[in-house]
Parts: sequence; C-alpha cells; structure tokens
Amino acid sequence: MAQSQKVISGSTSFNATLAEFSYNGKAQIYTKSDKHDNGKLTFTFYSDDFTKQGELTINPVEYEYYNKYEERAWKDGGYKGEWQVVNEDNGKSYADIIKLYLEDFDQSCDDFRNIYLSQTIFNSDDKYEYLMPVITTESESDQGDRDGDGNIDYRNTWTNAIMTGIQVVSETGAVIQTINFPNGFKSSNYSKNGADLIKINGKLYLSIEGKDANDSDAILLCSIGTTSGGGTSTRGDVNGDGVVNAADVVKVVDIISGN
Ligand SMILES: [Ca+2]
Ligand SMILES: [Ca+2]
Repeated sequence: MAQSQKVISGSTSFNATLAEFSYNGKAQIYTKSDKHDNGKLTFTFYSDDFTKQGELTINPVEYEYYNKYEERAWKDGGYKGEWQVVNEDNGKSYADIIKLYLEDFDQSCDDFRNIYLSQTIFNSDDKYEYLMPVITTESESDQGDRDGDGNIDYRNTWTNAIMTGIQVVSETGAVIQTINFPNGFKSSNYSKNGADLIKINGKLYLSIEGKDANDSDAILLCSIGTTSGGGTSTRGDVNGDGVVNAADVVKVVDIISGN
C-alpha cells in the first residue's frame, strides 16, 4: 500500500474546513502558519494526498501596546526611596483572527475546535471568509503598598487589546459584514477563547464572552442566519430589514435579555 508523507515546516497544527460549511460539501485540509511573519498569517491548502493546492495570506490587525512598572526604592526600613522605573516596554502587536468552536446542539453537541475559515457560514459564495477582531486599546493600572506603611510604593500601567466588534472578511480582502458590539459590550479574551459558533434548529449564532457596559461578565449572542443553502434571505438579517447591521445584533440581545 502506497503511503503519503509530508513534512510541513512552519506550521503547527493540522486543520480542515468542515464539509458542512464548504461550497462543494467537501472538507479541505489546511495548515495555519506558526508565527506572524511581519504580521502576515498564512493558510496553506492541501489535497487529501497532501499536495499543496494554494495559499491564503492575510494581514492581522495591528495595535500598539505599552507596559510600565515603577516602584519606590528601599530606604530607611521601608519602600520610601525615589520612584524608579523597573520595566517599560512598548511596541506593536498583532491580534489573531478569531477561531470558532462549533457547538452543534442539533447533533452530538461535541465541539469542533479551531474553525478559522469557512465558505458558507456567512454567505453562499465559494470564497473563504474569516473573522477579524475590531480592536481598540484601553489603558489599565494598579498600585499598592508593599510595606504596609499606608503609602503607595508601586504602580503598574499597561494596555489591553479590547475587541469592540467583528469584521467578516472575504479571502479577497473585502469586508462583507461588520458587527459592531452593542450597548458597550466588549471582549478582551477573544484570542484565548475565540468565539462559539452555535447551531440550534439549523440556525447559526455567534456567542462571545466579554463584559457589558457595567463591567459585569456577559455573553453577546448574535444571529448569523441558517446553514441551508439556496435561500434568498440575507444571512444575519434578524430584523428582516434586508440589511445585516448592528440592529440585528441588538434585536437578538433584546430577545435574550427579555426586553
Ligand atoms: Ca463564502
Ligand atoms: Ca508603602
């Protein structure tokens, strides 16, 4: 029996698109590049016998980060000395694209991890789509009293990358849909947790963990339509006005919160 073998350098994990979200109903093997090469992220597609078929290179969102830690030096039996900067760092970082975890309540409910690319979740054409976070940065700080003398003797300032929306981007680079999070909702842990792609009764939803406007833990639920092909309705058009926009997100949120 002939064997196919292939060493794929620069890639960390095997992946594949899901057949149910592909244009021709077939899964497609791909790998995702290990590191951002000057910010670029490369997906490489392979046939079932590992023949390279093509690449998709995208430019992740770039943002500036900043960290600074200062403390008072030890003097006279306490942290009473001059303020000194222990660590200060700034530069550019890249926000990864959003990975989806499928939770299919119509089937086994087992989740399928790491869906980066799909063809038919967000529209019905044969192009791949992926999700880019809309990023803003917020400054945070804390301070404290290490020696308990009642006087502040250290302070820490840093920036957090906050996701305030999602862009659905075609492999052509065109933004085909922008979801602006409503009501002050924001998410800072998207890169670790990704987002859930939930399938219930044939309908698809995004579920994103984050904070509401009062800084309480919250999830944002967002309808993105059905998986059945051939329909004429606009995917994600919850309120039926023919346009997919933030109003659709708000409508779903209102339903969930019982307003
Ligand atoms: Ca498509
Ligand atoms: Ca102190």
